[in-house]
Amino acid sequence: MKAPLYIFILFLFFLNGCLHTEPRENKASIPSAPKESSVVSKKGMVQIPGGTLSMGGDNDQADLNEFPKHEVEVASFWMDETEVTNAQFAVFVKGTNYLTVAERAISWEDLKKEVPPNTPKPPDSLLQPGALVFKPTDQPVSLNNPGAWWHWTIGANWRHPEGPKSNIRDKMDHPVTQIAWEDATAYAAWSGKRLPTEAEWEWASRGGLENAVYPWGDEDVNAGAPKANFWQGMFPYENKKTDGYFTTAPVKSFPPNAYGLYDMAGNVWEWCNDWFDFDFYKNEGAKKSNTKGPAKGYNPYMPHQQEKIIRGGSFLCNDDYCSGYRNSRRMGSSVDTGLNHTGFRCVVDP
Ligand SMILES: [Ca+2]
Ligand SMILES: [Ca+2]
Repeated sequence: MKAPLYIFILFLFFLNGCLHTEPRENKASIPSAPKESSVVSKKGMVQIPGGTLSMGGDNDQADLNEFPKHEVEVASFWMDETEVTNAQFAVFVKGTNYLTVAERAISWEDLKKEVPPNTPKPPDSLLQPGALVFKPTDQPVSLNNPGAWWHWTIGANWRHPEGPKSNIRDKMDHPVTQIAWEDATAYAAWSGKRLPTEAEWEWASRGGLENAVYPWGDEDVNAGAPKANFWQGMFPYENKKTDGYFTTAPVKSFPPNAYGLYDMAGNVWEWCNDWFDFDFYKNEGAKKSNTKGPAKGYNPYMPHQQEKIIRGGSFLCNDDYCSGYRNSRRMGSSVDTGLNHTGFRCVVDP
């Protein structure tokens, strides 16, 4: 009895990237920067100096796709000192009536064009607006099987990050989550900013420290006072919560890096502008000054979907799983996917 549902949940996990339609009226109305302000407010932002980034893995936890380490010139820019919060995102939505991807209708007619031929139509009861929500397992499980802890949840969206019964009333200073890449870019455009490139993100995360593993340096993530919001204990079933937070934490709950940026490690993954190509660092394009990444993405483990880069890890990361809090850790996420461990921050040119 369990097998079909389980397979379907996995199906949804892997195909969530094409689950949501893009209503033309919503797309057409993606808001631009408020006209009254020709100068973008740099309140809550810090200036990041330009320089030469030594980009890529620094220790033996680094994945193959973090190599080869290579140099990239990065021009100066300004960056939000925190992840975009629920309070900030609420101002955007109130001013624009923007509807996030997770709140939009799902069309099987569109979806079936992007799945293998003869994929059966899921029941209508499941083809409803929603997003993926993390739930801890009740026992140790194989870490190769994200379907065991990610659950397609109808009614999950940025206002209800853990499902329809959850809310953000006491989380207005937490990072906004359940944000698809296009939601993040719409917010950035409205605020007159943009998403960082992957190189800018890593350069900023390093905070001027060359070849350090973490934004704070090389001290082990598990040593001393909590350095970031991540997962302590056996993922995904036992969270000892010694940092005080099971899911998101209010922004600025942990010390900033040397550039004054908070939560570059952990709390929520952050969207970047670049496509995720697993082998991009092997290309000459990776070494271009101010590289904007590859022209399209390729993830050999998810060949059917186009993914954008996410950086910095989340409250779900630990050393046994993704060690996403390392400066060089790179992951791809489907552009239309909402997850309750993914948000973003913006940058702006000087
Ligand atoms: Ca935590
Ligand atoms: Ca973060």
